[in-house]
Amino acid sequence: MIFPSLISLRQANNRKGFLSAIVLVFLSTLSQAQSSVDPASIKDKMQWFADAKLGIFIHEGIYAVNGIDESWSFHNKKITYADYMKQLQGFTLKKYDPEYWADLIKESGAKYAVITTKHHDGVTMYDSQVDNLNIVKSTPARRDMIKPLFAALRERNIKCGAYFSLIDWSNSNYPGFLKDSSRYNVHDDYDRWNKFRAFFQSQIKEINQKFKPDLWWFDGDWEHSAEEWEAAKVRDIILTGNKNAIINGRLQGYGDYETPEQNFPVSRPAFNWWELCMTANNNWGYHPDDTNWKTPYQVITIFTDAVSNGGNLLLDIGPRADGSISDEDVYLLKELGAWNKRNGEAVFNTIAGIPQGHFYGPTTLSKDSTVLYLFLQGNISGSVTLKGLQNKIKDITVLGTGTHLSYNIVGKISWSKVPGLVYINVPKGVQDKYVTALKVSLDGPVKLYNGKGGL
Ligand code: JFZ
Repeated sequence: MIFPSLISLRQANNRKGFLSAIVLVFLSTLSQAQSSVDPASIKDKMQWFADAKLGIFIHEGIYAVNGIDESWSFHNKKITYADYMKQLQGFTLKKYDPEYWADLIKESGAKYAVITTKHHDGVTMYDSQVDNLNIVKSTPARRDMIKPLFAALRERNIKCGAYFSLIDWSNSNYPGFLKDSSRYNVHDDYDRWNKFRAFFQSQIKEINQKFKPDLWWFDGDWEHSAEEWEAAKVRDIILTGNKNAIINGRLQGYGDYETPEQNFPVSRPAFNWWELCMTANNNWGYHPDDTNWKTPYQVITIFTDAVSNGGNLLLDIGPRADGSISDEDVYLLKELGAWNKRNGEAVFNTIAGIPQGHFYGPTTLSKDSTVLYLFLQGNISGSVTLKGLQNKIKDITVLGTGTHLSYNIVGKISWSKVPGLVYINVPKGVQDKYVTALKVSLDGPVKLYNGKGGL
């Protein structure tokens, strides 16, 4: 098991914590020797992911035809299985333009994208050789979506992720089907289960060979145990073909990072690598009746909060069945991209910020920790406060405008080791439209005082 033992170094905010974190990371490196095909250094393998900060998730499938819940709509009996599958006839990809998709993803500032290769409905979005239930053989689209998208993304230096559902409610050898009926029980018919295992594992091999995903985003592991999925073997299959592939945490303990979903963790997750996946409205797939769109401001505040806590944001879009993307998704990605152009320095290639309590808002640090970035939510002007900063400040500027800001040190007693409070003066007119980033350049790596005050 990998991530339970990985305690973030950055989480350690005092020396004792720092030392014990080193010991833990050292121990976890030892316990990671679970697979001969893992690369020598998981940390090196994970570096692009740690630096990426923003990914775009794409849920594209036949569910976009009617604009209904991806797979769950038939599982939960909102529609019959037969009617759900009729959507195959309407899946055209007539306007699918992978170059445009990749341009849009690039414009958003994202460094990786993850697309559904197969959702729980079992329909593959490429030409699977082991099943006809795929968009090449069974829909008018008659084309593979994955290969041209990965090619367009890679041309733009964007990493490519494959979402793959372990659950396959369409396969006749898969036990689960509707919410209140299943085909059989694994324990009663292991031969049948073995057939399913051979099937899904051959699809994983196919995807690995055809598309060489940089990242695997498994889903649905909750329906069976690690032993039942043969999770260790699945990890080996992937890494044997592609030793640097990153695997998300939904593989019953055999992944590389955690995936909190929708809900933002309030305290910093105790994992070295994590990613918040989040919908742009309330649904993963295209859902025209769902108008509950998050605003750019909301997405950016959530994004900076995730990055501040050492995580990534994987923001989901749900394209239509003809391959076009809704105006609302486009607007969000473009606004996010424009914000990243103005403020990206505070996000990309940074590390998690200072512990909560020193500043009332998200923060990040340059990799050498000599620059502290502060994010101001809303149209704040007046002054903002930094507590317990022991460094000397060399300069404070507003990203995007380059304006230099003045500050006052308040309450510093000459003979006391307690640093004063830093009041940064933020005048009107320098604010970003959404979230303002201040760049605080320090005289050395950030040093914080987190005692009780007093002497
Ligand atoms: C899963 C899928 O079922 C869903 O359709 C979508 O693809 C999403 C990204 O992943 O949904 C989940 C997975 C996990 C939880 C809830 C929904 N969970 O842990 O609460």
